Amino acid sequence: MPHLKSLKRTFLLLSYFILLLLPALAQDKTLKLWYDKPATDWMREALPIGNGYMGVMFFGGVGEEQLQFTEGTLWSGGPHSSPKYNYGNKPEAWKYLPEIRQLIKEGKLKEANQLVQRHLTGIAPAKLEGSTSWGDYGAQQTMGELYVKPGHGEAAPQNYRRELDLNTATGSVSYQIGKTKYKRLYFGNYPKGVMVYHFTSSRPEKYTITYKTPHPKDEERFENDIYTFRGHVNDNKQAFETAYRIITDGKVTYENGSVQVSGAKSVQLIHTAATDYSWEYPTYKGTDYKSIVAKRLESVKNQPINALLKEHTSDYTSLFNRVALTLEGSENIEVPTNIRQQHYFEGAEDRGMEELYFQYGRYLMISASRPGTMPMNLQGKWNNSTSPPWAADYHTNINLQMLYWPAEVTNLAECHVPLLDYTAALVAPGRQSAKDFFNTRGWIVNTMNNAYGYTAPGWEVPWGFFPGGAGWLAQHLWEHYEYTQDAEYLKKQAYPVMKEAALFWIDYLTPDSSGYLVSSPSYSPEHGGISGGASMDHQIAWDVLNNCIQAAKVLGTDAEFAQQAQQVRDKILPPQIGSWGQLQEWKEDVDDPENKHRHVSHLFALHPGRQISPLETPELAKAAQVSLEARGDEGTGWSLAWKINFWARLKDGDRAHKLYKMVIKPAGGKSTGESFTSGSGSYSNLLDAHPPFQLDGNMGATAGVAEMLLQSQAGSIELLPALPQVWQAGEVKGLRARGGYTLDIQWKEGKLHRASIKADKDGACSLSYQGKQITIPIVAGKSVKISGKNFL
Ligand code: FUC
Repeated sequence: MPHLKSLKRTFLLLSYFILLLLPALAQDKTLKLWYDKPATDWMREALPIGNGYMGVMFFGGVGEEQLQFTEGTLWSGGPHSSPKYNYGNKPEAWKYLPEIRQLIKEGKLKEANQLVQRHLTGIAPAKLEGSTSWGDYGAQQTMGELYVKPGHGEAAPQNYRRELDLNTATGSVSYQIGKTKYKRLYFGNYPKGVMVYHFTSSRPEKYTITYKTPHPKDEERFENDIYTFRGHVNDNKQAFETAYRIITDGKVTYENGSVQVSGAKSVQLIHTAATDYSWEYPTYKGTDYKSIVAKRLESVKNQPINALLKEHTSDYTSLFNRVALTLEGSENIEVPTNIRQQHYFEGAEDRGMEELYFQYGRYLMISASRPGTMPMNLQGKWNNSTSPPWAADYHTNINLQMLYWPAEVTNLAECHVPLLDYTAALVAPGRQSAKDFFNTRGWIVNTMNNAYGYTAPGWEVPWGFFPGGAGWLAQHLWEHYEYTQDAEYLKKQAYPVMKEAALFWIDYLTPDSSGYLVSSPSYSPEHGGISGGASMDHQIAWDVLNNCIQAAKVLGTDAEFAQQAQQVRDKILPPQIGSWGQLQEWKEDVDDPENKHRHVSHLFALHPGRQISPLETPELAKAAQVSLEARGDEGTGWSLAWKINFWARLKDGDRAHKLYKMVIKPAGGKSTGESFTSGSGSYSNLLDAHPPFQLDGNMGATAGVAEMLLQSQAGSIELLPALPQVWQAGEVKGLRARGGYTLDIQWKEGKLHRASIKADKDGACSLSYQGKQITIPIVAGKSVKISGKNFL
């Protein structure tokens, strides 16, 4: 049967070509940031890459490449910087609590403020000789820069292109000088814990490679193709090592810290770093960093670069490719991203820009947060300073939580793990703070915390006072369970942490004259002063108690505690509607309708909480809307991003989209020192501007887009809850919903066209669209398709 045979061969050949083509087809051309010039400014222009542990910014300079990097655990301050460091705690500070509460009851808020300042604030950072302004509180530290100078020097290049490809998580630089073509390829390989920088040229070239760091040197050497630098942070002697293996077809020499390569068409640097930090309270030290570095560099010894690249791409795409967003209508993408961003700002209806910004958040999360790494700080993993803004620390009155909002819904549950583990590690120091300041059970963390268990209230009133940080973080552990349905995780890891966060509130809440339980003293993040009854505290307490009640039910344990939690929850002062129809920020009806403050803390119950929703509590949702309108749309980076999420929960897609545009627009003004709201937007590298750069805005915006397309906080999975007019047609694939579901949703002419849903376990699934609800039976692993007509 020769005919059949040849048919078979043709078929095989065809399939082979299709297979070859597939990766290229799967790549979305719009998912690239690119520029026709090198970066000159770290914050605004350099491009971020990472391997979870390390964050690297590359500039793409022609005469000199600058690879600025840090490793997430490199911190100044902490217990080894000063014998006085006490995690901020003040033993027996709680003795002043009754007096403070009495003053608040009597309306003597000024006096109460003074006493809180004196006794219920944490210990301020001790200034240290030769240290940064953050003293023994410390700050995340840059590790330094690798400079790579090609022999051609500062020549004028042709065809220059600097690019970050989100499809593959690779950075590249290409240009031509005369007839010689130059290419650089950069990527982070998480499985191996290394960064890879590959320099190639069509003719042999020479290179000089040097390392610069602000930290003192203990040892520097070059042996067996490996450059090693050991140093330490000045104030706390935190030891670190950074090293790279060089692989080249050229000749390598070494002198005085400088590696010289000549006659090379290819130079690979396989780079890593580690420190002796460990997040174990109270020592925070003890990691065998030298062997980590040695093992990593040994593991790449005989690896061709293509193997490292392949391993990286498959690791990265296994996460990144889970979600695809297609919005119909994309501008000309053949212009550099900074120009494209400008066009967008000037009114170009560039849906591709919106897809790009959404996926950039996911790219940044995969690059900066993987199991075993530090959680993302205010700048993710990208920091070029020894004294970065707000110490590049962990702020828990919105910022740290927002950084992780997209994790579950955009199908990156694994990337959530560093935050969940870090939260569990805060329990031990947080218990001590709860005991010292409030004499309660449970644990707390306040406005900001460092890598060394500073869980006390911050050292000044009012900004530093916010014990609600712990209950808010506990929400993340519960949500991880809700999305993954991993009962083992809930039992062993999440529930104990959640329960202790709830215990704090059970002990701390106190009855006021109306008989309701209130939080006193309390403070609505960074707004107003100390008083009794900040709404956000009540909403957080409600949330953590409510989640514990549900968790105990799922686990079939702790019935007695659950009953007590329920009693307390139901006695908390409920959200109040004030004289101008607003949701009250405090127990007293004192909100100013002219106030434009960036924090909108009293809307926690709307998002990320679930106590308020348009369907179940329409009056409260209306009041939240009144408050939101009064605050206006302007705000810092993260404030704009939060408002996207609020409007999405209020089902106003157009308003959410307006705020999304404001996040993407080119950031104006100077980098620091100007008013918070005037410079918000995004820099040309699309990193969000608080200003200055703060990663929470990127992440909050990515979460906001997901929230516009799918919501699941209210029991039913709601499809396209806040679709803006301008998103007439499109498709999103792979979003996750609570209950363990994965969804693809397609819409046309602004209406649901069809959707498909896959469940992790058997059961019945409730879906809703535009107020209509259906329930469908579903079998684990099998997709069920539904059409928009199902909701007619
Ligand atoms: C909170 C905010 C500030 C800033 C800081 C890092 O305190 O109020 O705007 O984002 O965190």
